[in-house]
Amino acid sequence: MNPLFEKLFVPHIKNDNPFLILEDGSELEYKAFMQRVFHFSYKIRNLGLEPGDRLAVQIKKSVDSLVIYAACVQTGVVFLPLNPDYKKDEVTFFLNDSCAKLFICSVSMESKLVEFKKKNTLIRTLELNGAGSFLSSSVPFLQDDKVASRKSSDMAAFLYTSGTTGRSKAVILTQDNLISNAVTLEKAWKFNAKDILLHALPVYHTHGLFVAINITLLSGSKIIYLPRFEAKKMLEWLPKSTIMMGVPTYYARLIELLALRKINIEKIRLLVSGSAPLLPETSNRFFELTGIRILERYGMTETNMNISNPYDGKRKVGSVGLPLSNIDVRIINEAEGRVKNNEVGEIQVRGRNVFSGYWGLPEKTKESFTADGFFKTGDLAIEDSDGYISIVGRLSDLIISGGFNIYPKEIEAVLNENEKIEETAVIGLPNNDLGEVVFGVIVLKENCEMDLNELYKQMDKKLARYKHPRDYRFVEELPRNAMGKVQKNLLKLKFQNFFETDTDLLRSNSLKFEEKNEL
Ligand code: MLC
Ligand code: AMP
Repeated sequence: MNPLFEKLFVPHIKNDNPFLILEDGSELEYKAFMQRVFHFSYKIRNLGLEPGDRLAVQIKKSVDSLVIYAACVQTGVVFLPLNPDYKKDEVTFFLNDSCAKLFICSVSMESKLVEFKKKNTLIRTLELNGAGSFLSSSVPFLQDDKVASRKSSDMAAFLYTSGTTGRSKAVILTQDNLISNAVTLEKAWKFNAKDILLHALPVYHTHGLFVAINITLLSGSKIIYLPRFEAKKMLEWLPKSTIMMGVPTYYARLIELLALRKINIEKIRLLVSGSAPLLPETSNRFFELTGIRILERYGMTETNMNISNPYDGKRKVGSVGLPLSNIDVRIINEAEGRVKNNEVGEIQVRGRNVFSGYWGLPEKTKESFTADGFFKTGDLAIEDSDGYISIVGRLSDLIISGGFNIYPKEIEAVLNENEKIEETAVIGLPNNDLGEVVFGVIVLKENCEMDLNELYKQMDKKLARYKHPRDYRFVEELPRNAMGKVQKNLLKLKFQNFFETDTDLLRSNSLKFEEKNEL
């Protein structure tokens, strides 16, 4: 018995329909995909991995990213995908913390892990063209179709998520967490074998991986599988698709092009947005240009998807919709308990979709749940008289930039390592393109001066690029309340217009960085 493998993969072992349509137009059949999965399972078992062991993988988005996921489910090994942008220090933490038995990565990352190699993790490399030590000297027809026996409560995947303390935590997702959510979403969004999903999301996060891929596998539909989001390319593929999923930045960028060029959208039946707030302006402008009302939904790594606007009923702009079936959602306010009618409270969630705990952190797990088993999301929301829920804020100072979560504490800790820095406050500022952009406010020690290039280099050594502040300002002191707590809300007000309309932000900043590097 292995419920996840049986639900998602077994039906495709002999399925000769296309599964993936690649950027160059070529197609990969389900059957051929499964043959490669069996080959990878053979390799994984040959390296001595057993059910319950962790396999971490940090490779560029490719067919093999999905093959490794499937092979992990087949062999009962816990799948742990990592953002390819993570730096050595970040990766080392994840490998140590998860006690990964095998790490599949690029040759370039392997070369940075010389000291780490002495530890208990096997390291194998895999490049986009299949080269590298994981598959080298392997005979492609050697396959292993044996399926490890797993219970639905067994661990299927770890996804790391950061937190208020800055320490990343592995979210343990069981087979049942993944199955139940895929079944719920397939029904809610009416996925079927005729669907063609346009997929440009990364496959190391819940959205691009479990939401998009699991529903496709369950319904036997097809995926146009692009390596990354590029608005122009999306416009070419959209007329061939029936569904697209994306973060709000995707829609904001598509609007700019759609305003200039009409495309044939006859086939499209569903556009889903999530992972960050979809601005009403974006939703309305998109509707004006296409006649399609984007369906907004709400989820989290710990809970998979919880709330969605209805497929058939009214999709309310500015709202994430109604609780999905078989998922308990409530809004709790400390003073009044459960609240409705537009009173603000924290969203709490209970159901088969909710994770089983943080790896190795029983205390943290305990404090994240209420006594009656609801997970405390930390998101603030209101519920209107029709039961529709709108997210209005967060309890933590989490920043969401282009759908990536960034916790200030982690960035501040790296900045504070600089001996010229007295203290720092990292905040998120509004931006039309990415929703929020990371910004650093710095107090220097007395008589110290700072060249920003020094900070760029310091960040670059330690943290993935998307976490870097895009700009900094030096101040004499940070505003504090009577308790001595830094008032980030005042800093946000002070700098609120800094990035507002800077749509070329990413590129201009990378240029700035390159120029500075050349100095
Ligand atoms: C890339 N960069 C970012 C960034 N993405 N910086 C800040 N925020 C981001 N989101 C950096 C790169 O490192 C690079 O730096 C520079 O910006 C340009 O890179 P790029 O690759 O050209 O960027 P681009 O392709 O434009 O990426 C933007 C994006 C991408 C929005 C298309 O970030 C993206 O696909 N985001 C999706 C994230 C996602 O899947 N989230 C789901 C989480 S699950 P430099 O300087 O080196 O050039 C979840 C639960 C749920 O939240 O409910 O779904
Ligand atoms: P992650 O930890 O990466 O899974 O991100 C989950 C967080 O993304 C949630 O706690 C919310 O803060 C945010 N989020 C997801 N979907 C939405 C949405 N539709 N609107 C607003 N915030 C969202």
